Amino acid sequence: MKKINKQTVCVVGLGYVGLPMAVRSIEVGYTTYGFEPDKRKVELINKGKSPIEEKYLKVNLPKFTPKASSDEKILRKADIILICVPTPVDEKYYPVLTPIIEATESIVRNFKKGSLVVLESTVNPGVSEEVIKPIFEKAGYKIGKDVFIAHCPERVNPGDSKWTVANLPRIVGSFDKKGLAMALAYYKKITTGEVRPMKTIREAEAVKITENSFRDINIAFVNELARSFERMGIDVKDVILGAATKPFAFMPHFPSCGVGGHCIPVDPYYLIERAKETGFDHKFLKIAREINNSMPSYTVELLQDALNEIGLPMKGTAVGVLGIAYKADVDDIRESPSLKIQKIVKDHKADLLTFDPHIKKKSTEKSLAAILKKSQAIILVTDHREFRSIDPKTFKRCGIKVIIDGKNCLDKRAIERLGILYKGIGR
Ligand code: SAJ
Repeated sequence: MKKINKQTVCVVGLGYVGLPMAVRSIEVGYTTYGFEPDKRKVELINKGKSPIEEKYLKVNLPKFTPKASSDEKILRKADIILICVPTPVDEKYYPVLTPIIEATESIVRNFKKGSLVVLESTVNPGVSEEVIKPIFEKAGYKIGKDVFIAHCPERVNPGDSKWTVANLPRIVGSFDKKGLAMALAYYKKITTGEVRPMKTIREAEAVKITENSFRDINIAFVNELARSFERMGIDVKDVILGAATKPFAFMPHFPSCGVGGHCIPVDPYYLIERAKETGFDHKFLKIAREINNSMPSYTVELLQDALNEIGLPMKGTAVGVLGIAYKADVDDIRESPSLKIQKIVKDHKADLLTFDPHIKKKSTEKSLAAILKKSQAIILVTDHREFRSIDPKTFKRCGIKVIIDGKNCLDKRAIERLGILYKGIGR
């Protein structure tokens, strides 16, 4: 393997995962390229501009700008190749591996013998063996000799400025010792955090799925608690904060109007589908998915009940949905609960208004003031800081009659004191 300052990295896919990795690779001394089919993104990146709203990129991309190209020949220079392409699920929640297959095929067409290929995309156990390995073998490459394959699951946490690619602990697995050693050497340059070698590539593939399924079931647990405690007049947020004072064996999660993003609502299906092939049924993971998938309609039911209480029908009522993004202070709408809630509100023939300060192009209203002025009822779906800081008196002044707080982030007592009907998720 060449000395680091002679090594070249090429990242396939310059999105939420790939772009920070390309930037960080340059920062630590690698000559770094990016293969990105989206020409608009390529143009922006080559000017040091980020196509994604992300603090780490805003600060570092202008300083450490990878050479991006839509021409796959750029891969020919690489000694280390990262596959950072999306791994969505289809409408039946089956994992869609096409982007990984196409990325691997482009790498094989432009492969330099002896190079390391690291899959960072989230996959279920077995994908490196059953999808990536055969593509290389079919082209006549021997794993562990002509090509070294490893898996290092991405851990990018959008909007998080504390944990970034520069300090996040990582785990790495490979088919062979040399591949593992090469991958460990690269990731130990990339992050100041721990880099843990896994037993084989399958354990490495199982880690990410485990992490994100863990989060999904914990969110489902508190979502179920919220629906139960609501009937008992118990404020579930207060209960969780109380339980969180226990310094061990409790990890707080919070109920909300739904679970969005490209990781949490998607990854458990990878494991559910993979296990099906071995005849195992992940009942618990499926129930957790059902509970979390039910939260958008539950949130609209809360609105319906509240409007009934003040004699307003859904039909024809101006309902303002605050937030389109899947979580606070990001501009990502993948699997966003807001999209499901908007559809249900529209299906009930209410007058749907939307506003998201991070996604103005998809908002029906131009500003927060505009949506508040026009709405009779509000559903807060994304706890952007712009919404968390709204003075309850503003709602009153705008004549808002009902507030459904899908993120339990508003001041319930202050809103109720102003005579506005407030319903949270479990409070
Ligand atoms: N959510 C809840 N209740 C919670 C936490 C989240 O309803 O207690 C909802 C959010 O509103 C959002 C969805 O779940 O709609 C996902 O939220 P998230 O905070 O998990 O955000 P993500 O999708 O960006 O998840 C990433 C993941 N990181 C990686 O996959 C590398 C996840 O593993 C991290 O745990 C998560 O960030 C994090 O901790 O912030």
